Amino acid sequence: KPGDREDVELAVKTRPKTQRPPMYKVLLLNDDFTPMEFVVHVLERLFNMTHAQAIEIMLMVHRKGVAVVGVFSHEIAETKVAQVMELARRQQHPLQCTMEKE
Ligand code: TYC
Repeated sequence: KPGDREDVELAVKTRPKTQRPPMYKVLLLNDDFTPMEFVVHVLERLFNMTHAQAIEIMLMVHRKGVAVVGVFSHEIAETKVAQVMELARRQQHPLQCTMEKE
């Protein structure tokens, strides 16, 4: 009968695997010099966070050393990292942003 263990096993073995693209976490790193307001500004501008969300994430980085600020496709993650690094460089802040595969 349908629903037998063998039917279920065959269905599981032969179902097409859905391919998902790998996703990448964008990480913000703490340092002792970048002003808190600058980090909040970056999170609002580049990661579409509300002011309250940006403060919350900035404080998490400040306390724990690192936090995930978003998860994106490889291309979008690379762009976000480059944008953070460019804003920080322009203001001569040592803020660091990296990405890693989820
Ligand atoms: N630790 C910094 C300070 O005390 C603030 C800070 C937060 C810096 C988050 C970087 O990713 C960061 N001014």
